[in-house]
Amino acid sequence: MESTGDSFPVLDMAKLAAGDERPQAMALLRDACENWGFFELVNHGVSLELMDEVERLTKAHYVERREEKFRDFAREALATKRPDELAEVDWESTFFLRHLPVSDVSYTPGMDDDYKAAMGEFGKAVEKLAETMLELMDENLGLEKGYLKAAFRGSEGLPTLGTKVSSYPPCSRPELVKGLRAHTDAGGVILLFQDDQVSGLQLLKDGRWVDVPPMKHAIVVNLGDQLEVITNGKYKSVLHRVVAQIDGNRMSIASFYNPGADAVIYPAPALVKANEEEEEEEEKEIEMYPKFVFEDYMKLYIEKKFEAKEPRFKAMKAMETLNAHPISTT
Ligand SMILES: O=C(O)CCC(=O)C(=O)O
Ligand SMILES: [Fe+2]
Repeated sequence: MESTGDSFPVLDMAKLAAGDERPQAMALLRDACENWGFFELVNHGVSLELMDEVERLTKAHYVERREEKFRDFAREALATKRPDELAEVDWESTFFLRHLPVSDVSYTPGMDDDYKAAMGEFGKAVEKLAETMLELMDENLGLEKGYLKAAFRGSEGLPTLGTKVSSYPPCSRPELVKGLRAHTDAGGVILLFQDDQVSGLQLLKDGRWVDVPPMKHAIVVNLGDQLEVITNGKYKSVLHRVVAQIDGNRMSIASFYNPGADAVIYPAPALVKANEEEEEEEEKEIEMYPKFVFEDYMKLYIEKKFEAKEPRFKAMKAMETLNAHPISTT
């Protein structure tokens, strides 16, 4: 499908839920998934009061617990690193929380009880929203309802859900260092609550970096490598980066709804079949995505996050062949 426009896709969840405008909203979602890999949600059902609370507590946490350490790191980096070394640095202050399969929020050091409670609640809200998005994608892809959610379940019957809490403090040399270097996300659905004042997030579209516009109380969604594999390339994970800013401290709270560690990931057979039918007339060049265990992909991703995804898919494909024909050791 042709892209319906050049403006960043903004979707109204109320319209996706029901009513006369639902078909158009679903078409917009389909276009966003196929041609952008990114979109912004309004009326998403996450409590706006909770978002305000999370923002207030996150900004306070940076000032109280992280700012000094970041300033030391920043001073040292600018004073001692060569430009080629700075190109390998991310100008961000970050910590991680896990929500699923087991939450570690209450054990995370350096968080007050009210911050822990707010982040625990936020984790539940984004879990629900991610699952709603997966169901809407099932529908758009012609998969049975619940297919994608089930594909993300590991043996414990759960996905992995974690939140990366980040601040991108002001940077005096944004021409030398990125807030976060370009990458695609490894996992499934990523829900991002970003600062509504300070911009910086960009995605690569048709060879050009496009801003993801800050919008108060909106949630940005992007698709990771696993959805690209499961949809057999119908949806694509898209390169994105954060540009460091001279002024302002950008907050970003990114929740990663990913497969369970031992979930087996592979293209949905219904979508492989659809592709084969479509391409029958053409030269037989069907993109063959691999089948693998999610944690094996993550091991590779941790080493190669800032490299292209295609060699990662190729490496998993090679591993699949190796597993199918194990070398005899007896
Ligand atoms: O902070 C952001 O806006 C994006 C973060 C991100 O892309 C990531 O952590 O993978
Ligand atoms: Fe990312």
